[in-house]
Amino acid sequence: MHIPTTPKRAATAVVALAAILAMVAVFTIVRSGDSALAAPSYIEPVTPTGEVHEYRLVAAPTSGALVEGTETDLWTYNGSTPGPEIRITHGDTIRVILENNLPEATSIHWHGIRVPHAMDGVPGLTQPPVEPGETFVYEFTPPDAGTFWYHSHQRGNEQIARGLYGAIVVEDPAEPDYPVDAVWLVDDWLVDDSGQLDPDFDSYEDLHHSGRWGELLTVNGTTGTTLEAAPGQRIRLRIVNTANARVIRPDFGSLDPVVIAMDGLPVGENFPAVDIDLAPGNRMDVDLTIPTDAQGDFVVGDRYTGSEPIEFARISVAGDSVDTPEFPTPVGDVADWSGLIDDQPDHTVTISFFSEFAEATSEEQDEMLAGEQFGEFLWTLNGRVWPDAETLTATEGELQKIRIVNESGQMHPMHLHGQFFQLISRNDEPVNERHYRDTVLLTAFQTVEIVVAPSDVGNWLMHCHIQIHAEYGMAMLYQVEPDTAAS
Ligand SMILES: [Cu+2]
Repeated sequence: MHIPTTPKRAATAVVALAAILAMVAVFTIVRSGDSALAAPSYIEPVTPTGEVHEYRLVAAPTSGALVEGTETDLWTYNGSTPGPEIRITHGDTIRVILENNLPEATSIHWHGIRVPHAMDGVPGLTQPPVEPGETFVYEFTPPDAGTFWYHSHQRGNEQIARGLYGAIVVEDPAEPDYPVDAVWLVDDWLVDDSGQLDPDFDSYEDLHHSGRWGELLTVNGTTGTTLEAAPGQRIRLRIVNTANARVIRPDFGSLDPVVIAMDGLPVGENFPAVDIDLAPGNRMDVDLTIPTDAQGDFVVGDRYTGSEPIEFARISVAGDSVDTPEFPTPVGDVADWSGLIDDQPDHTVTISFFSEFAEATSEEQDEMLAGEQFGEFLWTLNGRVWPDAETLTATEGELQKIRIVNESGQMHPMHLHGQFFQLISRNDEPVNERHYRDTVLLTAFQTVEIVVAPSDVGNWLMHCHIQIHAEYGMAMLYQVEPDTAAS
């Protein structure tokens, strides 16, 4: 269900001034002690158009059909999961009035969008929680075009698992106009035989393993999602992993999509969409041309957990062939920070856990096992538990390398708010990724190195995107200070 947007025109003088400021500003990135490096192109400020798209999102309990014929108790924005798709042109402003009709506090985070700090939607850090019956107004002009998503950032292990999320598309007028431009929000649901969500959102099993994984896969909140296409059609498909914990590896069968964007931003060079792991939070935009001799259904599924894909949607090809529009496959300007692989990290983040069971004597463990009470279990970053967390510091414009070490046997998709980063190594081997990210998956006992160009001043959250891990401690702060020497 869509809420009508209400475009309003701001004073043109403000727009003109912003345009002038955009032209005179000089952006460089430095590596401490080194000469200036090329700044990532995304740091260039957006010129606001003055168009404001206003949405009212009402978070409330709802009954909805994930599977045809079954009503499931969900929590949704405006009565459906996903909530309304927010689609704007780059430079436009989004204003969202969040109304909380849930039985508990909530907030909205705009995943991947470099919003002003006060709009980031982290309760207790960037705003107070929005209590039942209250409203909160979010307003920002996304500085980057691309595929993003919004979701609750309060008790995500239940609120996101119950359906509180939706898509945001910021269209770039400079990019080619695809005849078909679709968003697939992929999710999984842990449901019982009656079609209801498993109510144990704080499951100890999920907590000390890799979170809540469900058997029921949906796209855009339903099974059986089908994208209708014609032979020869050229499609932009935006895939978002909105799951609480499940990693998906999209499999397109005999189709040959090409990746054009990762985590919102255009990739530096295109590559086939084969064996790409999308962790919770990750996005992938692909350019897909349907072969002119194709007919019938093409299954798209997840191949992360096995050799046979688990179907989550279909592309149904029928009818006469259409002309395939000719335009270059989009690419972006991506800085090359791979040379930092030999540098000392500016920060090291170690992922571990505290387990009362593991700390207990064998007699105590026997008692705990008998009573199925395993005591406290918490996820830690550098030995600390949110909100008593460590703060990593950075200065705007000074490139940083962060080493993240997973000392646990579980996977952790680490998400940084407020900035993009580049993954440069896994287990000290170069990865040669030619794109930016806002979320990177660490598998068991893996070490990664990322490079961040701190671009947005503020005290930002960095956390695991497995919702139950974040809820039980796995978050810390990344504080970007203004560069006072620059002015
Ligand atoms: Cu985790």
